[in-house]
Amino acid sequence: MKITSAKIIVTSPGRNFVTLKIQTDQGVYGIGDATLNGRELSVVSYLEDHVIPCILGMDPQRIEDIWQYLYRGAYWRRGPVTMRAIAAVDVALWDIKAKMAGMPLYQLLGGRSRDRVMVYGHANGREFAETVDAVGRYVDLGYKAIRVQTGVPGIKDAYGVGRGDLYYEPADARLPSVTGWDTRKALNYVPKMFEKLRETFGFDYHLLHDGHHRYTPQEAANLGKMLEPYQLFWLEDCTPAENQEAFKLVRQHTTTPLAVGEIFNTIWDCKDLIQNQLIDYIRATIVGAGGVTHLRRIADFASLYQVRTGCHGATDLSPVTMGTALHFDTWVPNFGIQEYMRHTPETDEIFPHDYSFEEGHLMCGETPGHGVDIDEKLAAKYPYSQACLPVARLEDGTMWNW
Ligand code: CS2
Ligand code: MG
Repeated sequence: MKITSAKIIVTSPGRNFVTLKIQTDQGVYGIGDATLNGRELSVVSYLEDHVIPCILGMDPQRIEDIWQYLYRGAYWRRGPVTMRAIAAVDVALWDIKAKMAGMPLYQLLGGRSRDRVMVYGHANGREFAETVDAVGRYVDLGYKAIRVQTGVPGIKDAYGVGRGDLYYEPADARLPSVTGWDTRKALNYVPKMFEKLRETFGFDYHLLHDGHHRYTPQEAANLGKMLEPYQLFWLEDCTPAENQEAFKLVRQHTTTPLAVGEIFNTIWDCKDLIQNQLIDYIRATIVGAGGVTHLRRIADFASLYQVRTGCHGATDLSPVTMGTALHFDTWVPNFGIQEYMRHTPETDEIFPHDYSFEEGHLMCGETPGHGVDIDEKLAAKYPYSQACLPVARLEDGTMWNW
């Protein structure tokens, strides 16, 4: 069996997606996601210039060997661009293998470990009242787990506050827009928000919060401690993960569960945090961390330390990643939760898929493969439109982590 062509499809139904479609000499094709928010064309170029010429003519059944070829075979390893390109190939090849086997992907991975996959939605508002209303809407939709971000008085465009109801997309400008940050104000406001939410909705729902890399280790420890009475499912990215030693300090001071990893690309980024038991959930995802082949290794390693999965699932990950992640989540023994930001109806139309939502859970379908396709004609109607993620500055103008 041979790979006969590999085509890149870029489409922008409100936000950009990069999709790889691999064709074989047996008429079976597979689809992979290669989207990197705000840097889409860098991955396109890596695929076009370096990856596709190498894989043409290879046997698509040799998923592991092709993964090793693209990873080990490249002297310049790792990083978000390279690993997304590898993920796109890997997912397309798993799609092909599962289609050839006539099985939904989770069956090839080892079969079902659960009936359905608990997901969390994103509720946000500009201040308390609006945020409480937003959480109420998710409760009404049947969600069991809700991530809550709130605007903070005095902070310009705080992270996570959307413009519409269910859809949140921060990449919105040709050049990065400038948002604000003030740790003091956030530390005063965020715990009060969770107090209000527990008063209003009780403790039957899982609540989550994303620090989005903003706090120093000491501030993160303080936030975790202040949030303890509200029993969060997790506090995510409480401090930047470049210096992983920092998590020791956070961990020593709080029992609030910690989640990290949406920007991690390989097991090497995850290893120390997992091995030293500094986190509870690993957020590495299919498209970010080298596809099914590599994410499976991360999850298995995490299982040794009772660390569970919590795959990133923002809208900059296309339905192809969501569909594949749901097969992964259906199989992975140490599953924790899956992030689920709904795609717009235009996006859902371009990527026909067989996963479905019910009572706060997603179910993958039974179609052979990962169950997500692309309507190329429709995709062509939405040409690429450059959009960047914002940057953040403190009140005095100092650059901060967005
Ligand atoms: C976020 C994302 O989903 C999350 O937890 O941190 O919204 C993140 O900001 C985007 O994926 C960036 O592209
Ligand atoms: Mg996050």
